[in-house]
Amino acid sequence: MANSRFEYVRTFERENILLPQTHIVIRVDGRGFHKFSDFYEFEKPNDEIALNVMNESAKQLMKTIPDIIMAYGDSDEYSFLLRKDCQLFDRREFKLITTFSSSFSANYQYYWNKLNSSKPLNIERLPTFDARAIVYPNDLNVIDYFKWRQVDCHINNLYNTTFWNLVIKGNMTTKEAENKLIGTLSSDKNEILFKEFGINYNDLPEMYKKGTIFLREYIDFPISKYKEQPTNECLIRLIKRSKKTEIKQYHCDLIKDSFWSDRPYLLQ
Ligand code: DGT
Ligand code: MG
Ligand code: MG
Ligand code: MG
Ligand code: MG
Repeated sequence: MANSRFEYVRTFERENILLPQTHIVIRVDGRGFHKFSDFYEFEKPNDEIALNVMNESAKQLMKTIPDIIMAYGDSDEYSFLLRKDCQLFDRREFKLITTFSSSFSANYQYYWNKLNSSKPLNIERLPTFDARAIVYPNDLNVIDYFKWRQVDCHINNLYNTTFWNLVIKGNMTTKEAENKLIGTLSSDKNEILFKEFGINYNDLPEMYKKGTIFLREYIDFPISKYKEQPTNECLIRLIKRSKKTEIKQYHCDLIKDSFWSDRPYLLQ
């Protein structure tokens, strides 16, 4: 770019470089989806099509950004884990989060039109997503981060499932249902679902109870050969050797430790 006497204004710009050699998690979240879900008359408590729009949008983002090794989502949010040594945009925070939020929003509109074509988007209420980046210094923090999101999914889903059954099938007003649930434990909600509506919470779809996980897996990764966790050097060698990756979708429990120990490359 040619120099001009105006160029000094560039010195006012700011950058924030995310700490090197730390795990980066970027979470996108739908803006005002409480109203958005009302406006487009989402199924309560879970709208399968809307959740699939979220999932396809996340999967597409993973395809276009190879540094994403894992994604976890439920409701109107998705969290993306980047490789620890990720150098995308030189780890410039603003470039990362604006790219994630705009790409996710664009993907969401595309997949909405594709999967939900009976509900055309209204210019007054387009879906948009914010994004934040969080850096975590060690593996435990990252694991606890994803456990936190999955526990949140479970708590919200159990509450919402019970709440909407009381309203829709139990003919309660939303206020009455809210009052009935104040101070209840998980076991109380399970009992209401079973006794009043014949619903066994455990039988509900895994996607609703556990959210959705996408992993970039090494197809030929010989983890089964290792009785214990391979050493770091060994792991790096294995990762270099196994080149073939595939994005796989799960709705499983990531709170149990075997989820992580079976896939040591997620945190490498
Ligand atoms: P924000 O994120 O601060 O801009 O505000 P909201 O309204 O997006 O709040 P948030 O993200 O805490 O909550 C997500 C909302 O989206 C929540 O009100 C429930 C709604 N929602 C998400 N997925 C579904 C669904 O599958 N069915 C229904 N009925 N509602 C959903
Ligand atoms: Mg929020
Ligand atoms: Mg939201
Ligand atoms: Mg949310
Ligand atoms: Mg430019």
